Amino acid sequence: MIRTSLCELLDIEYPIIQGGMAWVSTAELAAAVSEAGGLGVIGSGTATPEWLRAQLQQARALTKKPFGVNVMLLSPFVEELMAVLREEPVAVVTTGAGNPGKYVPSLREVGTKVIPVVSSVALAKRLTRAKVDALIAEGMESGGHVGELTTMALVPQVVDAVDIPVIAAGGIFDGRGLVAALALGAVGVQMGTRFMCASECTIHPRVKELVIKSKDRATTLSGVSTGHPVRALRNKLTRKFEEMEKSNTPPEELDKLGSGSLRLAMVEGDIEFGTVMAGQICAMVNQVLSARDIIMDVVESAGVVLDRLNQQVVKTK
Ligand code: TUI
Repeated sequence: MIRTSLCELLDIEYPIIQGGMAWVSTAELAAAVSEAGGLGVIGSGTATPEWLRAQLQQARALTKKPFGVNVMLLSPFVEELMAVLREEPVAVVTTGAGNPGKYVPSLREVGTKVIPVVSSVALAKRLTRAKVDALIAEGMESGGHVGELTTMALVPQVVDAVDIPVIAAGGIFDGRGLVAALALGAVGVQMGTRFMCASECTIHPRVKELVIKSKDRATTLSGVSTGHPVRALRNKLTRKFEEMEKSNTPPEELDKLGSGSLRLAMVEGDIEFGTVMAGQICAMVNQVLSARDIIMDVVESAGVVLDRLNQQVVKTK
């Protein structure tokens, strides 16, 4: 089992943050992850402020441990969601798909730690000036809205560019990924795809089945031409996107096709015409486990990996 400075920073037992995935990371999943010693995160996505209030209440009923909320900065409700989070503060706010700089002072004022997700060094540097508490450097192996760099290339560059803790995300599944992230200079990991198949995750069972069946090349990037590339499991919808992008369909029409499709997959279980966002590590997910079993597998296998490296790698002068 392993601990890092992230555990002290967030008052958690293990250096694992659960990705705040829209329509996936509900209060049940977040509370289960926090109860198991990681940091659970509710994904607010494009949901309403009323939905967030109800989720906060539910999470507080399920756990007394710290948990977080992810705010997706392209949401039409960002201002209202931030107002809810100032009224009913949570331990951590993570952000995605934009620059949260202007919200940092008021969140910190209510005692919330702000940990933005970044996919570039430039934004990482800008955010240190905004006095954020840590950064999540997310590689393009991740599911959903992604940047251009891989985790392997991005994490050490962000680590060298900033003087605050960096958490690695993208392509992390078990102790090997966790130890690799620490080797790159991160203090912990954020994992999303593996938690989609947690027993406490409320997504449609057909989506869990699809993730479990998926192989190494199951995901694809759509919407590169819209400026908002999204990684999801290949299906009829991603093939339609591919055709439309090849025939130079205007970005607005592609955005229209994508709108509402994440909920359609995750909640309604439409795995052909919905967007089944998932990361490249999906192929390694081959069973449904409780959040506790997932976290214990990661931290126990990390201990084994560290021992193995100490045995296997010979330091010479
Ligand atoms: O945010 C994510 N992943 C997401 S958000 C999402 S919902 C969505 N649906 C349709 C279109 C777009 C989003 C699904 N998955 N991950 C964190 C993340 N943030 N990855 C990359 C970024 C990012 C990208 C550009 C953060 C900042 C940024 O720059 C903005 C700026 O102003 O420089």
